[in-house]
Amino acid sequence: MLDTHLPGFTPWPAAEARKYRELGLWTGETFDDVLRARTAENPTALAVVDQARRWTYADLDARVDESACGLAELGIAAGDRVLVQLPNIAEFVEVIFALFRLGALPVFCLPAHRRAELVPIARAGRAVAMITCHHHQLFDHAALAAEVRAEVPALTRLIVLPDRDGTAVPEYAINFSELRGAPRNFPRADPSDVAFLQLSGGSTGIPKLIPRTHDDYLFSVRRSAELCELDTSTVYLAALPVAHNFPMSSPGILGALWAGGTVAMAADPTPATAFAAIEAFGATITGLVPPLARLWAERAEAGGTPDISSLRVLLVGGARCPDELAARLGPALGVTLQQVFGMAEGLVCYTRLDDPAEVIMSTQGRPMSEHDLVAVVDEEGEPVPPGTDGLLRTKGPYTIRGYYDNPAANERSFTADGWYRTGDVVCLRPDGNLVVKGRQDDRVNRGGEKVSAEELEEHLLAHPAVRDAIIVSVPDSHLGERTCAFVLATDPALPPTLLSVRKFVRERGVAAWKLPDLVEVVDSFPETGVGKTSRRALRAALLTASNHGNAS
Ligand code: AMP
Ligand code: DBH
Repeated sequence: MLDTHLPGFTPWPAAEARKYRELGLWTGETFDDVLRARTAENPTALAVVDQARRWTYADLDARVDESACGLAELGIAAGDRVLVQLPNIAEFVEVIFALFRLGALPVFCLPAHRRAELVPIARAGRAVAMITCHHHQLFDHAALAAEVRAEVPALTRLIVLPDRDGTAVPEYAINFSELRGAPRNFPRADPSDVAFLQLSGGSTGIPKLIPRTHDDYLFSVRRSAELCELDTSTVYLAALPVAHNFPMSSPGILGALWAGGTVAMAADPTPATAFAAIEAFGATITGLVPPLARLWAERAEAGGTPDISSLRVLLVGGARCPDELAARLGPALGVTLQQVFGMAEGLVCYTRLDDPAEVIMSTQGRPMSEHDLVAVVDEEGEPVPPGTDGLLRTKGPYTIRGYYDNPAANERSFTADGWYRTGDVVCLRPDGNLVVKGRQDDRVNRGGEKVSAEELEEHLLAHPAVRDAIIVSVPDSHLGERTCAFVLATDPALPPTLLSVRKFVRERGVAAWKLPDLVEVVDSFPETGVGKTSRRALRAALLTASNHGNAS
C-alpha cells in the first residue's frame, strides 16, 4: 500500500505496519466505517443518551451526515484540523463523527482549557476552525473561542453549539444547530492516516500533539472492548471529561460504540450527578481517576443513593490507585475493579476482570496486547534487574512513533529505534504486571490531571512579587499529589500570597487544575552541589528540606 500521510506525522516503519496488518491487528477500518456498520447492523439500538438526548444509531448516523455536510459547506475539508472543546453531551459524539466522516481531524481539547492552552494548541495543530459550546458551568466558551480566533489568524471559523435553554448564539459565531449543506458523499479516509490529534498531559513549550491513526486507535479500542467484555448490552457512562484519552478509548465511548452498545453522558463526575445518571441510563461500566473513585465509595458507603446496581465494572486510572482504595471499591460500589494504566501516546495496561484479587488490588495490570513491547531501563537505557524499579519504555501497534510536527519533543521522547520513553518509573513483576512507582520528570500528577512544573514556573516568574519559583509535587491524601510553589520574593517585606498567585495565574488564561495548591516563600533555594541548572536536584532538595515530603 502506498502511504501518503499527514505531513508532520511519523508513520510506523513499513515492515512493522505490514506485520500489524498481516496479524489482523490493523483491520483497515475507519471510524466512519464502524459507525456505518453498527448502524446497518442495528439501526434502532440506542447509541447515545444524555439528560436531554436519546439517539439511536440511525439517529446518530443521520445527524452525523447532516453535520458533516454543513461543516463541508463552511469549507472545512479532509485533512483540516479543528479544535473541539465540548463537555459531556451527546453532541460530542455527533461532532467528532461528523469530522471523521468528512475527513477533518478533531484536536481534542478539555473543557478546563483556557486561552494559555488553546492558543498554542491551535497554532501547533494549525487549526482552521474551532467547535465549542456556548456556556458550560457558567463559563462563556464562545467568548473564549473568540479570543483564540483573535490570536490565531488561520483559525477563521468559530462554530458554537447553542445552550439548551435557547440563549442566542453570539453573532460573531456560527450556530452549529443551523449548519446546512447539500447532501454529498465524502471520499473514504485512508485507515493508515491520522484520524485526530490527542493532547499529552503536562507538557511545556510547544504542545505535544499526538497523531492517532484509524488503524492503530481502532486496534486499541477493539482490544480494550474485548478485555472489558463489552457487548451490545453495554452502557458506558462517560463521567470524566470525554475528550480525554481514558474515557474516549479505555474502553470508553469508542469502545462502547465499537461493541454496538450505548454511550451515556454524565454532566459531571460527582456522585450526585453520576449516580443519578447510572440509575437513569442503566450504566454498566465507567472509568474514574482515584480521587473521584474515593468520593464515589464514600458516598455509596453512606447509603441512601440512587440505585447503582446496574454498574458492573469500574475502571480506575490516570494516577496511581492506592492499594487501600483499590480494596475498598469493589465492596462499596458492588463492582469489579479494573485498574488501567494508560497514556494518550499509546500503551494501555489493564488488570483483567478474572485476575486474582491481589493483582487487581495492587498492580496497574499488564499491556493489553501481546504485541506491546515493554522494557524497564535505567537512565542509560540499560535494562534493570527483574523486579527493580526503572524507567518504562514501550513500542507496539498502537504506540505512536512521534508527536505531530515536533522534532524537539521527538528527540527527547523517542529512541532512535522507535521506543517511546514514557517517563514513568515502574516495577515489572515476574507475573508480567506493572506497578507504577512515580515519574522521572517534574510533572505533578494531581489526581490524573497533569501539571508541568516548568510551565507553571514560567507563569509564576511573570508575577511581579516573584523573583524565582520552583514547583514541587507534594504528597496529598486526596489527590495523591499536590502542587507546591517554593518562591523567592522580589521584596521580602511583601511576599506573594497563595491567593494573589492563584488569581494571577488564572488571569493569564490557564486551566484551573494547574493553579498552585500551596505557596511557600523561602529566603533562598538550597545548594544542590550539581551546578546551577539542575532544577530537578533543587526540587528534590526543597522537598527534603521542607516537611512536605513526609506529609500524609
Ligand atoms: P497523559 O500524558 O495525560 O496521557 O498521561 C499519561 C500518564 O498518566 C502516564 O504516563 C502515567 O504517568 C499516568 N498514569 C496513567 N494511568 C496511571 C495509573 N493507573 N497509575 C499511575 N499513573 C498513571
Ligand atoms: O492518564 C491517561 O492518559 C490514561 C489513563 C488511563 C489514558 O490515556 C488511558 C487510560 O487510555
